[in-house]
Amino acid sequence: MQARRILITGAAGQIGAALRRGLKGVYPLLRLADLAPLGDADAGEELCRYDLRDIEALEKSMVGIDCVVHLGGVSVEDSWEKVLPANIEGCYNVFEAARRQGVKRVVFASSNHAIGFHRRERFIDDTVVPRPDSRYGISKVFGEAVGRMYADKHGLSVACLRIGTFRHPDRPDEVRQLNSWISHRDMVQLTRRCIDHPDYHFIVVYGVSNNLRSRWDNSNVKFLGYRPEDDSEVYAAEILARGVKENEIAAQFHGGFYCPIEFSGDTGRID
Ligand code: NAI
Ligand code: 15L
Repeated sequence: MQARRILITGAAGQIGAALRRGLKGVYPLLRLADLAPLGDADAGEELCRYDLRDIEALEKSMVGIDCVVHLGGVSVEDSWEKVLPANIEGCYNVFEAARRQGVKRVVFASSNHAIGFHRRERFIDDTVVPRPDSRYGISKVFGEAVGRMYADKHGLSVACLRIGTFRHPDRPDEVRQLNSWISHRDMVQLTRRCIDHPDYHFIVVYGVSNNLRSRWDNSNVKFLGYRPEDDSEVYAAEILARGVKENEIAAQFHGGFYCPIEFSGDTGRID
C-alpha cells in the first residue's frame, strides 16, 4: 500500500513520541492525535486534541487518511471504569470512524497481555487462542476482535501488534524483559513495515526485538519483512547479576507481572 497520510492516535505517549520522531519525513503527512498536549506542529505534521470517545472528532481527523496507527488508550492494568471508555468504546470508535471515512488500513497496538496466561515454557505464535491476564488484556483481545470483524466484513486491512515491552530509556530493565523487550528502532521498523506492506487482510504480529530469549514466534508473518536489529542479550549479564527473582506466579506466564494482580485462582489448573 502506498500510504502517504498517516494518523497516529495516542501520539503524546511513549510509543507515539518515538514514532513521531522515527517517522518524521518518511510520509508526507503525520496527523497526530491525543487528549494530552502534543507541543507545536513541525513540518509535515498536523495536531488534533480529542477524546477517543468522541467519534465525530475521530472521523474528522481521518479525512484523507490512508492508514491509522492506533496507540491511544489506557496502557496499563486499571479499573474497568477507566478501561471501558478508552479501550473498548474508544477502540471501537477508531475502527468505525475508519470505515466511515474509507481509510484502507488500521495498525492496532494490541499487547502481549492479550495472551498473558499462556504458559511461558511454550513458544507461541499468532494462532494461539486469547488468554488475557487483566482487564487491560481483555480490552486488547476486544480490539483484535474488532479489527478482525472490520477486516472480514468491511475489507479494512488490519495489523494487530502484540507489543512486548517498550521503554524509555531504550533498554530492558528486568529479567522478563529479556524475552519481551522491543527497542525503539525495531518498533519504528515494525510500524513502517505494517504501514507500507502492499497487501494483507488481517495479521497478528508480536512486537518484539530479535531477543535470543524471545518466546514469541513471528514466522507466519515473515512476508511482512520485519527484521528486528536489536537483541536484549546485550543487557542479560548485567540484569541477571542483580539476582532479582520474578514473582512466583508472574514467572510462569507470558504476561509476567500482570498475572498475579488480584489473582485468586489456582495456577495448577492453568494448562
Ligand atoms: P502511553 O500511556 O504512554 O500513551 C497512551 C496515550 O494515549 C497517552 O498519550 C494518552 O494521553 C492517550 N490516551 C489515553 N486515553 C485517551 C483517550 N480516551 N482519548 C485520547 N487519547 C487517550 O502508552 P504507550 O506506552 O505509548 O503505549 C501505546 C499503545 O501501545 C497503548 O495502546 C498500549 O496499550 C500499547 N502497548 C504498549 C506497550 C509498552 O510497553 N509501552 C506494550 C504493549 C502494548
Ligand atoms: C503492556 O501492554 C503495557 O502497555 C506496558 O506498560 C508494559 O507493562 C508491557 O505491556 C509489558 O508487558 O511489559
